[in-house]
Amino acid sequence: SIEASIPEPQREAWIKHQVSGFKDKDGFEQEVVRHVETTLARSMFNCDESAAYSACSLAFRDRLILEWNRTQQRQTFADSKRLYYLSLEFLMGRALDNAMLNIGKKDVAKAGLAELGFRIEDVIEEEHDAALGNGGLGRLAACFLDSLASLNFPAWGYGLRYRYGIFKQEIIGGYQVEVPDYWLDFNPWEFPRHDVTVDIGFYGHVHKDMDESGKTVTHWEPREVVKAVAFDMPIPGYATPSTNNLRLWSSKAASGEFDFQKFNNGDYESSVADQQRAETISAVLYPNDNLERGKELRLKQQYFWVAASLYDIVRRFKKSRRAWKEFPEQVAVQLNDTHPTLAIVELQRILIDLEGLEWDEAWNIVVNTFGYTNHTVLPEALEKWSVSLFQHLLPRHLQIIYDINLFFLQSVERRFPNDRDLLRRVSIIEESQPKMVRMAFLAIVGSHKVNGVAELHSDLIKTTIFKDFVTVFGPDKFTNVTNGITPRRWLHQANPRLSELIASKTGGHDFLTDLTLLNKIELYVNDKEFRKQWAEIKHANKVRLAQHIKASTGVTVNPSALFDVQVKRIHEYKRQQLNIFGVIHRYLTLKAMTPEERQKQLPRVSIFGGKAAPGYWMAKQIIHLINNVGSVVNKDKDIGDLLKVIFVEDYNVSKAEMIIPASDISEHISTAGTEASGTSNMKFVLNGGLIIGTCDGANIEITREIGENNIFLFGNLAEDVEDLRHAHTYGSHTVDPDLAKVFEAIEKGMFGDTHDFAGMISAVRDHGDYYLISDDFRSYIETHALVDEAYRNQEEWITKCITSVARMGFFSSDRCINEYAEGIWNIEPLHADKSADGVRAD
Ligand code: T68
Repeated sequence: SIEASIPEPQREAWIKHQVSGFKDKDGFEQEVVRHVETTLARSMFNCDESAAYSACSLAFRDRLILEWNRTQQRQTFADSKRLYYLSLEFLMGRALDNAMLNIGKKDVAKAGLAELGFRIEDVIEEEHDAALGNGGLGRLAACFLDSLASLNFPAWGYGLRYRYGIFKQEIIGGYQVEVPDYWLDFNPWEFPRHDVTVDIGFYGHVHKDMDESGKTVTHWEPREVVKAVAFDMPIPGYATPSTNNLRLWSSKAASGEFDFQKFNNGDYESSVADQQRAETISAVLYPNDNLERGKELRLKQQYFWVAASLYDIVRRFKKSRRAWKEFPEQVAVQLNDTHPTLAIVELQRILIDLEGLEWDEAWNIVVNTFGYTNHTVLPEALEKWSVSLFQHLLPRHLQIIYDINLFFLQSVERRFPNDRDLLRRVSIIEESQPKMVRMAFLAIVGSHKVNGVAELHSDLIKTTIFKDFVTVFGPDKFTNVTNGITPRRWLHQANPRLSELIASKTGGHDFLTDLTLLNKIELYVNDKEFRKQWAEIKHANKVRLAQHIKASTGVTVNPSALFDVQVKRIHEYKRQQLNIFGVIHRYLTLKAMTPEERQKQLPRVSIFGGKAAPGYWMAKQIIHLINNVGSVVNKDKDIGDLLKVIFVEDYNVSKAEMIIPASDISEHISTAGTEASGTSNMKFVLNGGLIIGTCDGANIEITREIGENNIFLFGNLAEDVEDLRHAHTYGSHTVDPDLAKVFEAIEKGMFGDTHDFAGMISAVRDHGDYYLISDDFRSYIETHALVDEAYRNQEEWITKCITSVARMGFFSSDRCINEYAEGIWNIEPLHADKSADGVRAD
């Protein structure tokens, strides 16, 4: 057993004094008070909510860290294969509520905090979101960590510890203003590991030497060295003691606090500058989603993080003293998009330059280790780096990339002789001016599996951007793993009352670990009492959101109105502009009615939220238009409660937890073929909201699961998009007449600033309408009319909602992780009770 590894004379003392963390309410209170008085050095006389949050978090952290230690010991002892999930983004949100629920001690904390004079909801609200991500990609990584731990898989996440997460959004005068998100002031959830550091090199020269045996060895001599310091965050599984690790790297100067030489020479400024330059690497998250801008610092971030992570992984493997060829039997590495693709090159470099393996043997290990997930087909989001930047920053890696490409193209040439065009198309190096390294191609060549994130998306990558690679490698290298979401955060935590109602009908909370059990609630679809409670919960969630809207914007919204929600990053392909044009159309229609006609209309609240990348001018104009429309409509006496337009400031994970359960209908309306999957679509349906959407991403699979009567689909299909775009450019393109009236109203100045909105209009009218706003407008408006009609029949509406929730089992990230584990990673769970040391949950 593990205990046997402690020498006999000391073993007794260690075991006797083992800590276990609090057990019950009294124990919890004791820990909270102890942390207030000693850790925080405060007293009961000046313990405010913020201190209560800190102490409560520390009490839970103590428990987590004990299980974290045991889990790591167990995994080391079992020596089984581990998964490493490499992601530049982990959009974790708050940790306390999640820790309380996963450990199963929220009731204890609630009662304990009440006795100490605090409401648990207020204490939870004190926490700052961990916002180390942009949107779907980063949140997916966070859901995956929750599932990996909950399913007891031995797995680590590796990322960057940004000092500034995604910016905070303020709306001033209708415009987005970005405010830095400094989130590390007090973060009880991270453990600095000042003893776990790695030196990372950049720039410099490569030279070849001869070793003793006469073999040529390549040396890279970096010119700059930066230190990576590990910070660990425990990731608790739900209803299991398994607690995994998320390791985030922070950069600092390799020479210590100051370069003493320079300092003593009086060159204080330059010694501080060196330090700051090093710290810059992990300073800030790039705030672009689905866009790559090719900045040197971004490539530095990528290499810094990848090199530190691989050093760590390789070090851990070497402790087991296995042969190198066993590496892929011990290690699976998943690349979350192309951002960590350099890991492929770095592992090859370690194996050939540092460990002395032959190229082919090394490459075989590399390919069997990596899997690559693609998240987009948008051309502007595909990563490319100029060869000259590579040459400058990572000269040895560029050589290896050239060699990888050479051997790859040679193998293609052997199988497809005389097809020079094919070679040009699949080359990792794009022969453009300047020459570019195509990271997605490198990721495909260096991985054993490539997956898309929803069925349509996985089909699209095989027929469009990666078509030639299907020819070269055959279709089996490409697969689909449809995204999923964790029901712990996105149902149990975000919507506790709905979770309890479901539990009361499905025989407890097992549905949280086997989401297919939701199907049991379909039996109650006609149960009067169940339906009544269902409706009450939705209403209460809407009241809560209405209160937030009132407090943050001053606008009163009627909780009985239909809540229509679109919350996600602002992007032309996601088409918030289609939504706001539709809202304007509704407004114009209402204005044109007689008061009697108006009386018969269904009240609606259009709720928007989301950040625009700071440099994305069009996205910022969309935000501006939404806010201007709101300020006109919301105070129009003719309209009253019939239409309100709200922009929720600073949309983030914790706002999502409040907004999603309050939605009646949500919008997932990307131009067909552009949204790889979408994951909030799943969250909304799981919380008893219906969706209006295009035939895109996971909407298609949601429809298949819940039935087409329970979803409002509209618009052109992905297969027709290319032809439509072609027709816009080469044929005649007329704007839909109702949309033309919307444009007219905007251009007349009905919503102020006509100049600002000219670009949005001309994109549709004069510049080819790339996102098919006009083509889909009629269908969109008509489908919204169907939504109104359906909502009037509340009985049928509730039936649709209950039926949909009952059929959402497929979209758990647990299902998704099991598919990766079986089809790509080849890893097995490691259960606490089956392990050598017999650790058990209490
Ligand atoms: C999203 N991608 C997809 N990217 O858009 C979405 N990109 O359809 C999908 O559901 C989700 O990934 C999960 O698979 C992103 O969120 C980014 O945020 C991003 C960030 C940096 C660079 C490029």
